Amino acid sequence: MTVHTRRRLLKGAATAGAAGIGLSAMGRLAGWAAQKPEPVVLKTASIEARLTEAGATRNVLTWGEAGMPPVIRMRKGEPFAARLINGIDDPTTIHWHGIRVPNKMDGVPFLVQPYVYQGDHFDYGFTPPDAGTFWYHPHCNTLTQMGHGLTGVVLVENPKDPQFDFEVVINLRDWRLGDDGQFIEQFRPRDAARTGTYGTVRTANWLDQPQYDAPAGGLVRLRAAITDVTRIYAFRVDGAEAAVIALDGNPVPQRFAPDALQLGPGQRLDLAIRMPDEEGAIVSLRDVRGTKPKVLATLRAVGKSLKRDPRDLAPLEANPVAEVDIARAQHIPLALSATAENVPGDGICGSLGYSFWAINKVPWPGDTPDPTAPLAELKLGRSYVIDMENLTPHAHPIHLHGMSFKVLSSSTRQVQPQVTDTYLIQSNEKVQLGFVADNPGDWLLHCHIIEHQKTGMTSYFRVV
Ligand SMILES: [Cu+2]
Repeated sequence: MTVHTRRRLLKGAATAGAAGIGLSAMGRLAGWAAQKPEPVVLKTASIEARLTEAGATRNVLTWGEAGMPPVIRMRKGEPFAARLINGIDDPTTIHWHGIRVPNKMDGVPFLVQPYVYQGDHFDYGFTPPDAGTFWYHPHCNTLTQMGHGLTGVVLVENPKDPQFDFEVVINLRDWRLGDDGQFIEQFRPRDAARTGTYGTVRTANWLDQPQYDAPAGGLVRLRAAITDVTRIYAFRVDGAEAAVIALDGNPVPQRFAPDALQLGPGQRLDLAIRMPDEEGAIVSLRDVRGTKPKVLATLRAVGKSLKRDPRDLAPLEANPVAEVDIARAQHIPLALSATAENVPGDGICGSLGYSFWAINKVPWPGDTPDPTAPLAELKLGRSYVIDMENLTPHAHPIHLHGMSFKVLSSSTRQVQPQVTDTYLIQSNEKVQLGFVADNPGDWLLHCHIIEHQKTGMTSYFRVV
């Protein structure tokens, strides 16, 4: 592959030289070469990994062979390519969570692409329009595949991003392991009908409380992705001044301190942290939700203070997301509820054999005439407002594929007009989410607590 690319580049350069093409045309040739980026190879593998003191855990799943899935770096507005090779005995795909890709690249089996079976491959290629923190994961047999490790972070860089002195990327997730360090059952129907089944071992970058050295007095960009299948976090930073600068890949309209900020599975947090001046000082990122608060990761100040001022940080550039026309928008009512129906349904992408949850009273796919009919058919280019209501006693991180939406209002609290792909709706909350249906295709809308997704809380929009 490398040789092929080099030859093509050399040929391009030779042609340019022979024809005496000027610099601007050379630039176009370079652009042409950039249209065919070398694919990142992502091969699924079953490995042994050390996640607990009990010793190596067997049948941990990853892409590559070297532990945690790689952090993938892309650049805003530049083509990206990846070849998924399936090395495990279970069909798989890759979904690029939060990245507004063409429908065929969205990774949802049956809806937009075929399964990738063992030994087969699938080529993904797209140009990310937005900068920010995103992530990738399979979209079939997800409870097992994600539960066993297949969740990785994507960073889409923007050359116009403000300059930080250091960057830390943190993949937050749990594992359901027994005392012997081996996997135990991922799915408990009793829990799936409530908050979901929690992991027993909590990690950051597959480690227990990792510590990273960062320049004293420096400005750190901490990018965290919640890739767990169940857990909702409440973030706090101790030991330093910290501000939320982006959520779910998009800049926040106004920066704020992460004071028990709740985010659910699928969501991402970008923090600007001003490290303490004293060498050796410790800054901790903590989860303060629930009865067992936990230090997730720490930063240690090293070296002589850089004496940076957080006020020097320029704002992040807004992503080019179309502005919803609220006055003309059509409203889509969307009620999240529990369901009494306890009949196995064959989901869009596999079923756990139970229905506990429903969208607009339909456990998905329930007893509709066409079990795979979309929740709504949207007109390309038109504005919509989802009027979403949570009638259940639990919180749900609701994720829309393919398009970003803006949080317009909530019945329970003041909200910023945040652009996002996932909204954590609390019990008894009503929220308005506005967006322009500007990406044609079939786009899933589902809860990202995977047991909820797989037991009824999944549907999709069709944009035509
Ligand atoms: Cu849910």
